[in-house]
Formats: sequence, structure tokens, C-alpha cells
Amino acid sequence: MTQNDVAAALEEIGTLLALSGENDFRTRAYTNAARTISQFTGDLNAVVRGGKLGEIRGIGVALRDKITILVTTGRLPYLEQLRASVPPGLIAMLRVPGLGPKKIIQLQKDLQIDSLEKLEAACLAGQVAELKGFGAKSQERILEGIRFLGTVGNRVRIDEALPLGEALLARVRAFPGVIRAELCGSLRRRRETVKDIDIVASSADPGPVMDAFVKLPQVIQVTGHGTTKSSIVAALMVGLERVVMSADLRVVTEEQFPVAMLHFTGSKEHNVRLRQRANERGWSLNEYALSGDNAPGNLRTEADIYGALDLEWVPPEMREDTGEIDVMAARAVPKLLEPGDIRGVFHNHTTASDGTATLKEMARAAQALGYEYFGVGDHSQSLTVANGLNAKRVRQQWAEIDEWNSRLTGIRILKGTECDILQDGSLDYPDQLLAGFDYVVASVHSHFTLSEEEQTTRICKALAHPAVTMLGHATGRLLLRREGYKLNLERVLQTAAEHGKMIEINAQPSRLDLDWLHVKRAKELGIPLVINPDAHSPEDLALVPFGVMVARRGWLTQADLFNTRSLTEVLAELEKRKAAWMAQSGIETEAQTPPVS
Ligand code: DGT
Ligand code: CA
Ligand code: ZN
Repeated sequence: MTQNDVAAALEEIGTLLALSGENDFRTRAYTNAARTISQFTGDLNAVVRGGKLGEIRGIGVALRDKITILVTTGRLPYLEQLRASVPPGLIAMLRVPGLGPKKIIQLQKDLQIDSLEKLEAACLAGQVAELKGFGAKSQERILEGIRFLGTVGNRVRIDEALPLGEALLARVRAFPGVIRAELCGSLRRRRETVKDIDIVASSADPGPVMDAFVKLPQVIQVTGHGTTKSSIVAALMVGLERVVMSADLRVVTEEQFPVAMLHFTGSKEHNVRLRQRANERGWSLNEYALSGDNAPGNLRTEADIYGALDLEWVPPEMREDTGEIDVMAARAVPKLLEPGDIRGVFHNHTTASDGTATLKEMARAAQALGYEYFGVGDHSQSLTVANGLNAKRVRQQWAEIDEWNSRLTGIRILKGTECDILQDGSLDYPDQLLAGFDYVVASVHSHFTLSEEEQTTRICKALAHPAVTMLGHATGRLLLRREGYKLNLERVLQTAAEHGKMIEINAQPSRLDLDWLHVKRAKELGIPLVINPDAHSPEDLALVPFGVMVARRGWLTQADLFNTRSLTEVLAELEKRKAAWMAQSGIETEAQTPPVS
């Protein structure tokens, strides 16, 4: 049992206790312990066996016993009993935005609701609105939430699907008799969310490969066991989440492999185009072969197949039938952005607002990832829930940044802010203070329910402010959990282009605020894009590659991003923007005056 498994078990106990009506104090003890264990850097096994668990802060007697049983036996009867006592439907109800354990318990007590189906029926019958503490508005929101869950179905986020896919792929590649194997489907195209895992392998003897696949340790259910195709439901702990997904393995001959890999990578729409091109040449293309009179043979790679159709090879991320066939035919496929092209980040939090690490720790972590600059973007004053900084604390932070910049080598800290866009589209700091920052990330964190017109006008007004460098969180969406606010994103992009503003690709895989289609549109409009991890901890800085995936799906190259530029270029550009504003407004920047102590 790994440390992660232990943490996940504790987290699950916390959730189940909350759904059983336990008090906050007890449930929090478990969720806090889950976090403590997941962040514990020692050897948990050794600590347990040495009887030293009690020395870890926050682990009391009850927790100590349970963790010891978990680690030593790999099971916990207490958790198994809890699971049996809580209806699984209640856990599903937790996914409805706005429904916490307390409300779920009330729904169960008063209306005997213990599943999403019953909840939907009760909302439609108007019963939920009648309950104390709910009301018509809340009932409407719950209904919307259930419908949203229905449309997302069983899709899984890329950051959770990829580790499971890669774990299965590594196993498949090691099976005796497997020559080649690849992840295909939406996972290979790096879509933000993925329905299922598609693996294609080549082997001269598929039988034993099929048998080995359905017996993998990750398998929780076998849904198909054929001669060349098998399907499983597999599970893996990714961080604190237990990721469950279906996965298909298809085995083909080595000769068929490139065509099969191409076919199962998709997208379906891309495949349709390829088949048309084959037909135009008098051939036919399916998942096993390119065939017909005079069809080219000896196709060993995807590039060979594309070449036979007079096309340049294209990265999987671009295979969505949004114009890629034309650039492939013109042999003008762009060289897409790579994670190594990113040289710094602009939107990050520290302990000054709601981050978990200090300025110095964050800067060092950024440096360890090879970045040249680390931009602080703590929250602004009106976001009190996230401990936003008032003017006094901003100036203190500037002094701290100056101090660290004079002492640290190899990384430059930039003075930024994630400044709230207020309801009327104005910014959360006065111009005088804004002028002291190196740059400003403007974000919406409140009033998500404005009308589309109001929200669009609000954000466009902020973009027109000369202090604003880039727009953070373009949509406010939480993938598979909450739709973004109502917004005319096209108008926002037009406004950004008009005022020369940048737009953020938020790399948090639970957000990815700007989707790939809008990234592509932003590029067409000539808007510089910025990949930001929105890091609240040093670990979050490693999320940048998820932003790179979206960027690649939007056809971005190194030149399309602002944070692929060197520190010198970045400083020069920020300086230029600020000078233009100063010249036009006559404001004096505070940076020129000595910091107030
Ligand atoms: P998803 O929904 O995240 O699993 O997305 P995909 O793209 O992985 O879709 P999936 O798993 O249904 O199919 C994998 C690939 O197989 C797909 O990208 C293209 C290919 N494929 C599936 N069905 C068809 C089809 O009806 N026609 C063609 N041309 N290709 C298909
Ligand atoms: Ca798939
Ligand atoms: Zn942020």
C-alpha cells in the first residue's frame, strides 16, 4: 500500500463520515491527515513499523491505529463498513455544484433522496424548493448542475487519464511478443478530457497478449476478451483521486500497425478527410490497410501513409479537421510549441495571498524547472477570501522582491498582481499603485452570474485599461464540474487584439480556461498568449505542460507565446508598455519613489 493509497483512504473516510452526518471536527481530522500523509517526505512504511507515527503532527491515536492497519495489512475493515453504510448515490450527489454533505443529508432525511435520479425528479416536482434553506433559485441551480453532469458523462481529465494510459501502455509494451504499442485516440491528441483509453499494439501472436491484458493489476472489470481486441475497466490512484476508466487494446500485425495507429488516433473527422483523399486516388483506407490498384506498399510509419496521400505528417494534437489538411498538403505544418520553450511564468501565488509556499520557495522551485523569471501574481485587495493584498502589503512584497532579487542568482522575480476585475469592469487597485507593478494579470473572481452582455462589457472594459498586461482565467470554467461564466469570448478576443493585450492559457488541468479552439482564434487575431500555471504551490509549477498541450492543439508555435521570450526581451516589452502608459497619463510610478516601510 503506497503513501498515496493511504492518503486516499483517509480522504475517503473523511467524505463518508461527512455524508454520515459526523461533526466537522472529526471529518476534518481525516481530510487534514490525508493531506499530511500525501505531503509526508519520509518513508511511511518505516515510520509505521518503527511505531513513530504519533510523532507526525496531526496524527492522533485513532488515526495512528487506522494508518497502521492500512499499511501493515493493506485493508481497513472500518473503511469497508463505512462504504457499506453510505449509499453510493450520495457520493455521486457531491459532484453537483453547490451541494455539500450537509445539504445532501438534509435531502436524504426530508425527501428520502439518495441518488442523482431521485434528486432530479424531486427538483422537477418542485419539492426541493420547498425545503428549508433551499428555495427556487437553488433548485434551479441543482437542476442545471445535474444536466451538466449528464452532458459530461464519464469523461476524465487529461491529467488523470494520461498517467493511467501510460501505466497500461508500459505494461503492454513489456508483454512477451509485443513489437510496438502506442496510446491512440483523444489521449494521444491530448484533448482536455478523454472518454476512454485506446491502445494499439503489434504482435505476431495476439492470443497471449490479450490474456495478459485482462489480467493486469489495474483491471477492475473485464468487459471484452476477444482474439485481437479486449476491453477492461482499469483503476489507478493519481494523487488523491482514484481514476477509473475503460481501456481497449487492439492487436494488429506489424505490417498493419502504422495504418491502425493512424486510424485509432483519429479524430474521426480527420480520418474522414484522409479516406476521401485515398478514394480520390482510387484507393481505399481503413483501419488495417491502404489498398487498391497501384496503392503504395511498404508503409512503415504514419509519415509514410501521409506521404502516400501527398501530405506532410502532422502532430496528433492538430488532427481535428480544422484546416490541418490544407497546411499538410502545402507542406507548411508549423513547428509546434514544446514544454522546453517556456522560459518563465507570470501568474502564481505565494503565502502572501492563498499560496502554500513563500516567495523564495516558489522562485527557487521555478528556477529548478529551468525558468529564467518567476512572476508573482498574488490576489488583490477585494478578494478577502484569498487574503488579497492591500496597498501596504503590496509595497511590503515589492520590498521583499527587491531584496530577494539582490540575493538570488539565476532567477529573476517579477512584480506582478492578479488584480480583480470589479463588477463594473474597473480594477481593484488605483492607477498610482498599478503603475508600480512590472505587469498586471486581470481576472474575474466574483459576480459569475452576470448576463452575457454585462460580463463581456465588464471584461472588455478591463482589457482597455492601459495598466492591464494580460487577461487571466478567460472563462472561469472548471472542467467537468462547472461551465464558465456567460461570455461573448469572440468580442473579448477582438478587444484584446485591438488594445494589444495578451491572453492567458491557464494550465491548471482542472481549468484550462481558454479552450484550444479559442487559442487558435486568438492566434489568428495576432494576440500573444501566455501559459500560466496559476501555481498555488511549488508542485503546481509543473502543470505548465498541460497548458502546452492546449497551445499545441491551438497550433501555437514558440513565436506565438510571450513567455517563450528571454528575461531581457520580457523586461524590455513590459517596460515599453508601461512607458507608453506613463507618457499618456502623466502618472509617476511608485517604483521610482523609495518604498514605504
Ligand atoms: P474520446 O471520446 O475521448 O474517446 O475520443 P476518441 O477520439 O478517442 O474516440 P473513440 O475512442 O471513440 O475512437 C478512437 C478513434 O477511432 C477515433 O479518434 C477515430 C477512430 N474512429 C472511431 N470510430 C470511427 C468511425 O466511425 N469512423 C472513423 N473514420 N474513425 C473512427
Ligand atoms: Ca478514446
Ligand atoms: Zn490565480
